[in-house]
Amino acid sequence: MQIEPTQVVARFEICRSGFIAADGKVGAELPAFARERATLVALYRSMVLTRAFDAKAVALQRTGRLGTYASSLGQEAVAVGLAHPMTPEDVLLPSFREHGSQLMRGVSMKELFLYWGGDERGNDFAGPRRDFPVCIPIGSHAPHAAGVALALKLRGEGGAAVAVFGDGATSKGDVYEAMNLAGAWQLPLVFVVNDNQWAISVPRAAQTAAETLAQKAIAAGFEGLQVDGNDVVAVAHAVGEALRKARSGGGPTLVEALTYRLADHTTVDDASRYRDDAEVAGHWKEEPVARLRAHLVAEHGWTKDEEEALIEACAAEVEAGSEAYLAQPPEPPEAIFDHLHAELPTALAGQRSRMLEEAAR
Ligand SMILES: Cc1ncc(C[n+]2csc(CCOP(=O)(O)OP(=O)(O)O)c2C)c(N)n1
Repeated sequence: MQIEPTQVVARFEICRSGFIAADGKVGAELPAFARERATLVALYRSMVLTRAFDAKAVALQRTGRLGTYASSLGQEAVAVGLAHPMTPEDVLLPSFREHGSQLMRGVSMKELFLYWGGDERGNDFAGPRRDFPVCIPIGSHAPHAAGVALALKLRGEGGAAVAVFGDGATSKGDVYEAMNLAGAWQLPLVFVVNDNQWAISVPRAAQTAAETLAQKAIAAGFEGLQVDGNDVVAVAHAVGEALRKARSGGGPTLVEALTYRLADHTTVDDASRYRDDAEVAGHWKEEPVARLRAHLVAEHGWTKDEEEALIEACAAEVEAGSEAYLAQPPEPPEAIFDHLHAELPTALAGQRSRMLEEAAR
């Protein structure tokens, strides 16, 4: 534009952080928690377990024993990294690739399988009771997160809300509106963008002209930053700092975790129709599980025996979860009317009785 400025009224920059490079080598001074072997092994275990759960879920779907499933293959560091610094007082509002976060928060594998098997009991998990169920509509949980964060603030209970969604969700009105409220009301809320580069077949660059998704926070009046989303340390560190800030009254933060969806969008998608094998192969070289393993081997003497024992233990845990899920008798048909209303409206009550009558015939 041909307009002569008289003064600069705002400037901003977006910073990116990362610690462990794709080859496992350390590129920046590690935060204290990431120098402890036991902590890194725990993070590694959670990522390996998440990947094993994922593989089993896909196998169950392929054999007709699970519904449509959204894989988190390659995105384990985002899920595990964001859940690591969360406490029981915090509230997770997950999107549909947060199996790793949910497992770390205490949702059982059986419950996760139930959810993906179309059984509402999987949403009514025994714990953590305050966490929200998986949100399938894109970004519609962001305003809920603002509401949760407002409640936490008004009640003075401590804790913060953590809303997780994909890059595509940041183009939705719900997400903008939630960010605006979070900024205006200085809510204890951390937005995590699981930026896996694709919204089904729409590449990130085709759905927003913004250079970063983190800068969307600037418009809402709070800090946005990027992290290497394949580096679990970077995610855990950034979300940990954002939580500390949120809990101490410092308001919201947006953490954009740069990663890549190595799998199809869901089990009903065929990603080879819209993206190159070469692109995917390139991203396999960046993936988070192998990266942390390489780091553990190089810096913490992680052995082949330890690796084998871990893989075996995770496989056994997944097998037990899957068996418990498959052994669960199905819900009665009238369960479809549960969970929606405290008191069933007359019209639905009528439908419920008719259904029971027909089922009894
Ligand atoms: C409100 C709404 N509109 C459309 C859809 C269909 N839909 C399912 S996943 C998806 C893309 C989501 O992309 P992104 O937010 O980047 O998350 P990702 O799947 O990559 O994790 C869309 C449009 C939906 N679930 N909800």
